[in-house]
Amino acid sequence: MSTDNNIRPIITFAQHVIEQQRGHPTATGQFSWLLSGITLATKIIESYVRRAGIVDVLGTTGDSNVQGELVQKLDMIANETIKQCLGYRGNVGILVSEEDDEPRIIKDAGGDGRYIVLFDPLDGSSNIDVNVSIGTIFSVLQTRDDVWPGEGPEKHILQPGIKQMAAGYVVYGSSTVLAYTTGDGVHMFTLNPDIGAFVLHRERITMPTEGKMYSVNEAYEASFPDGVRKYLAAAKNENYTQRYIGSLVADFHRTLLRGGVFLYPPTANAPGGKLRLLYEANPMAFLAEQAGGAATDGSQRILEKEPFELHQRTPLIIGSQQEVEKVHQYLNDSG
Ligand code: FBP
Repeated sequence: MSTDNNIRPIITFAQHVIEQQRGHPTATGQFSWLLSGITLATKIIESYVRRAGIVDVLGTTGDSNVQGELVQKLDMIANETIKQCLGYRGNVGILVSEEDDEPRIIKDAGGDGRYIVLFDPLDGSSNIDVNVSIGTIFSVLQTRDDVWPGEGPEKHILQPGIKQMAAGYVVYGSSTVLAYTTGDGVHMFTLNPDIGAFVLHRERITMPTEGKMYSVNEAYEASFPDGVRKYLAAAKNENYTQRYIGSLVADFHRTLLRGGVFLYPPTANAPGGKLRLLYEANPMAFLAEQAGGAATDGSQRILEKEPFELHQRTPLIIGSQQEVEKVHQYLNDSG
């Protein structure tokens, strides 16, 4: 048997999480067990996404979700898959999904249920049927010690983004890529279909501090705040380029690697912003900051926002530090 000396050692996601946990004296392996539930679920979702045209998963279910959106079949499959894979982990006590009105309280899984997982099972729903990149977004919190039995789950769930223990996303694009943080840098993995494992390809990613690229749905420009409109006008004068995929997970992935800024400002249709704080803005903000970028709602740091509702929305300005500061400059100057 020939020995191929230049076989590059591979580091799988599971190995990486265990390595990261070594830095935590109190680590018990519970966390990596939890995160392995997320990777299992996203591998199953990926297998449906890859075969979307040849298995009956395109189109809608005919139902609407709590957001008032038509539920796509793949949304539902992704939602059920994640709930199943995390439901029996034993250390997950509460599941919060973009697709479900109420949180799912898991009592029967044994274990201590200390973790809360909040997720957008399939982000970029409008792109599912047209084969454009979509993704899964997740955020992990720990249950609070100061909640009395009998008090509702909200007190556990409605914690500011700075309390996140982990956050990440999987983008189902030309390849399937996972990015995550536990507060010790942002690390990226590609799913190797030959071995069925997420393999490390970049560690400690830093977002470029600046980038002449903005990403926003300009169709709504007329109802953007003045400051945003002035920023966009200036950017065009300074030869910026524009990219907008319409899937937050894909637009953020590009911004993380290439720099620039993604904006979903308040609009006439969505005066409070469109994107959801708990399972879209918070996880992306944690990743952005861990990569040296920034994320605000136009006035406040996203991670410091005190949530008051499960599916609350927020404006989002996220990306390279200098670009986010620039948008703020225009917002402040426009009063
Ligand atoms: P969901 O698909 O999970 O509902 O997410 C919302 C979203 O699709 C984001 O991914 C994306 O950034 C945004 O809405 C696009 O909105 P619009 O079509 O208004 O530009």
